[in-house]
This record gives sequence, C-alpha cells and structure tokens, in this order.
Amino acid sequence: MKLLLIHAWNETEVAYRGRFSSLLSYPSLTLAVLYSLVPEGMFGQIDVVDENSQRVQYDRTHYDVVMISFETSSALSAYRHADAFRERGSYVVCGGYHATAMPEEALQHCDTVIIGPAEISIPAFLHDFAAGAPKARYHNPIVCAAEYPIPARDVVTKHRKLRIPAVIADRGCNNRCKYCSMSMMWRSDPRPVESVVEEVRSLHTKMVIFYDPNFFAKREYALSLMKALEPLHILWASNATADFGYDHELMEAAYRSGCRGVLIGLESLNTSSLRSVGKRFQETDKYKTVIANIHSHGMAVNGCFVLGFDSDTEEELLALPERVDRLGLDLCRFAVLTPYPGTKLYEDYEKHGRILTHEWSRYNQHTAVFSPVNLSAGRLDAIYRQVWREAYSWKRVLRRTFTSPWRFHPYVFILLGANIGFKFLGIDQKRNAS
Ligand code: B12
Ligand code: SF4
Repeated sequence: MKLLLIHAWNETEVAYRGRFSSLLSYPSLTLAVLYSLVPEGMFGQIDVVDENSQRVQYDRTHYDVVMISFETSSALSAYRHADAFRERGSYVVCGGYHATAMPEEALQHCDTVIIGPAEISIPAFLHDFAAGAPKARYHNPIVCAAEYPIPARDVVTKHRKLRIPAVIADRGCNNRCKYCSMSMMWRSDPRPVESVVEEVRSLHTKMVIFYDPNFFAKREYALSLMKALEPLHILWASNATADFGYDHELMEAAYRSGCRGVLIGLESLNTSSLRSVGKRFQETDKYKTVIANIHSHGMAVNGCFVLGFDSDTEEELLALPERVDRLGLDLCRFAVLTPYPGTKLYEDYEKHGRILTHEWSRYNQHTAVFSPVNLSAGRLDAIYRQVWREAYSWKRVLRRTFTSPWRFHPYVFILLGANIGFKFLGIDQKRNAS
C-alpha cells in the first residue's frame, strides 16, 4: 500500500515563498509528526509533500491513502487536492486546524476527518482502515504528553525553510484569547523534561525554536526545563507573554539556559482592544518597560501586532510604526485581525453578521474578512500594507538591528537576516487584495 502526506499551502499566498523566505520561514513540524504516527511496515511507500516548496502530483503514483493537513487559509487548495485524489480512487483523510473547526465542510471533500490532535486518531484510523472499517470521524482531544512521538524531521524537505529545528515542550496555554486557534487544538500537559532534553540533544544542533504557545506559562515546569537545558549549551527562542518581562528569576534562568529571543503577542497599543479580546496582560503603558527588562537580561524581543480591533482608529493604526519604534523592539510583525473558524471571535462576528466572506484563502492575516467598526475593510487593508512598508524601511531595519542587545554579538546577523526577511515578505505583492 502507498500513503501520501500533504501539508497544503494557500496558492494565493506569496509570502514565505520568496527569495528571502529561508531567513524567517520556520520549519513546520506537522508532517514530521504525522509521519511518525504511521505504524512501521504498514505502507510499502510513504511520500511527503510540503506544498510550500513542493508540488502535489495527482497522476505520478496511485496512493491508497492520502492524508492532508491544512490551516484555514489553505483549505481551498486542500479541498482541490482531496477532490482530485478521490476521483483517482484514493481514500482521503483531512486534519489540522480548519478541519477541526469545520469537520462537516471537510467531509464534503474527504472520506474521514480527524478532529483535533493526531496522536491517538491516526493509529486508530489506520487500524480501522486495515480492518476494512474506517469511520468518518475521529476525535481524541486529550493526548498524554509523555507519549508524543519524536517527529520524523528527516522525511520533510527543508527547502525554503529556516535551518533551525523546532521542538515543543508544552502545547498548552493558560490564556483564552478570543481570536486564538491554538487553544482549541492544543490541550495537554507538558512533556516530561527528560524527554524534551533527550530530543534536543538528539538534534545535534546549536539552536532550537520552541513552538510552545507560551513557554513560561507553567512557571515551575519552565524553570526545571531551563535548568535541564543548561548543560546542552544551545541557544533558543520561544513565545512568551508580556508578564515574562516582570519576572526576573524567569528571565535570568532563560538567559542562562540559552534563550536569546522571545516572541510576544503584544497585539495592540490600545488597552480597550486588548480587553475586548480577553488578553490577560492589558497594561500597554508597561510595554516599554517589559521590553527594556527583557533586553537587560540579554534577550531580543519580536513584538506582534494585530490591526482591526473594534476600538482601533485610523489615526492610531497609522501611528503604529512610530509608536513601535519608541518601544525599542528588535523585530516586529503585523497581522490583520482574522476571525478563524473555531474561535470565539468567529462565533461573535458570524452572529452579528460581520463576516464579509467565507472564501478561506482570504483568511491569510493580510486581508480584512470582516467589517471593522471605525474604518472600512478596504481602508484597513491599505493601512496594514502601509504600516508594514513604513516599519520595514531600510532606516528602521538598520536602527532596530543595531540598537538591539545582540548588537555586539555575531548573532546580530540573524536579527538582520530576519528583519530583511520581513522587509521582503511580499505583503505588497499579495494577489487577493479585497
Ligand atoms: C511553523 C508555522 C508556520 C510556518 C510553516 C508553515 C508551513 N505550512 O510549512 C510559516 C511561518 C511559513 C507559517 C505561515 C503561516 N501560518 Co503558521 N504556524 C506555524 C506554527 C508556529 C507551528 C506549526 C507546527 O509545526 N505545529 C506543530 C504540529 C505538531 O502541530 P499541528 O500543526 O497543530 O498538528 C497537530 C494537529 O493540528 C493535528 N493535525 C494537523 N494536521 C493534520 C492532518 C491530519 C491528516 C491529521 C489526522 C491531523 C492533523 O495533528 C497534529 C499533531 O497533534 C503554528 C502554531 C503552532 N504552534 O502550531 C502556526 C499556525 C499553524 N499558522 C497559522 C497561520 C495563520 C499562518 C499564516 C496564514 C500566517 C501568515 N499570514 O503569515 C501563514 C499561512 C501560510 C499558508 N499555509 O498559506 C495559524 C493557523 C490558524 C488557522 N486556524 O488557520 C497557526 C495555528 C498560528 C496561530 N497563531 O494561530 N506558519
Ligand atoms: S496567549 Fe497566545 S497562545 Fe495563549 S490563548 Fe492567547 S493568543 Fe493563544
């Protein structure tokens, strides 16, 4: 039997596919994890396609089973592949963020939908498939973290990807932001510290990115993991929340264990916007101190901002590049607020008739797919592009890089690379502007 694993890509998305993509395009673990869940010996051939840099070919091989992973913005591409493989007689399974939020829609294009994480469901499905009785739906939301398999990283292409391996220690997050897809998918306890350390050690790498949505959320766990990472002498980065910048013991432990950068979803400089989406840390006047504190512990900060909250005004959004400068961030990223299916935000906007389109390829965080309150959707799109352009002028790129805490260290070139990568992300080239 032959199996094909696909990670679909939104074909209208030009970002992360350009010349500089390998400077900032993190390697996804999805395909590597799915592959590792397939019992050895069940398939004579397993092919893996990351559509970000590889092509899906319908007629080269006949596959018995095709499994497709996709996020919301890639759903239309994924459905096209699913329909094409079904026409050719393959058994098609869909999973991932969008299929989890919209299982009925996915079932119009596939034979089985797997809702939630794959760790229990893929082995269960394959067992039933081999017995000739696969079910239409599998849903096993609670996975024992001690049983996560080691991802089969080597079977996935690294083309156009940052060559720094990713690891996950704790999939959980203690917050419930209204727009977040991850809290719907990722629920579990942290992995045992020893198994995380063993995995990092086996990578024989000097740098790692942790995909934990909130690395420091479980403080005692984070402290013991960081203590155990110290002897490995690696450098690492992960996601944090703003309160990290007030916890000096955590910051010291982070630096000692090799942390040199954190990504923080600051989201907005408007407190009512943060309140409206249930963000726990809402004191925007403390952001500058948070960033300065983290810098004083030798770590860089990538701040992410979202445009389009109900309290946002044109004037405030247009002032973002300058206000972000004043915060002293090392890297910044902007996204249009996107109500992803499965989130509370989507439910609210749907209920109030604010969703403008269900064309999923537009749910790419570069396009307003809902009616904002204080400006039009078209104007929000235009301001979003202007903010990227201004925040990534050469002057700002160089100033951000060479005032960072990394400026006296050779790793400053990583930061410069990431800033240049974002400058050429290709937001302005997007093909599907509304
Ligand atoms: C790495 C990454 C990227 C990389 C690589 C993506 C790629 N396709 O190669 C880059 C930087 C390029 C990227 C781009 C984007 N990303 Co991204 N990305 C991630 C990130 C940080 C890690 C993914 C990962 O490796 N997870 C680890 C694996 C093991 O977990 P997983 O994917 O959830 O898989 C589990 C389950 O979902 C399930 N599952 C998943 N697929 C399947 C398939 C089958 C068949 C089955 C059975 C089960 C199953 O089982 C797995 C194991 O339990 C996630 C956030 C996160 N922490 O997950 C965001 C995330 C997936 N990205 C997201 C988004 C929005 C985007 C962009 C639209 C953003 C943008 N505008 O730039 C683009 C989309 C590009 C596109 N596809 O067209 C959202 C998706 C939300 C949604 N509902 O759609 C996420 C969740 C981040 C978030 N904050 O919400 N991304
Ligand atoms: S802090 Fe981040 S991961 Fe946690 S719920 Fe909010 S957006 Fe999601």
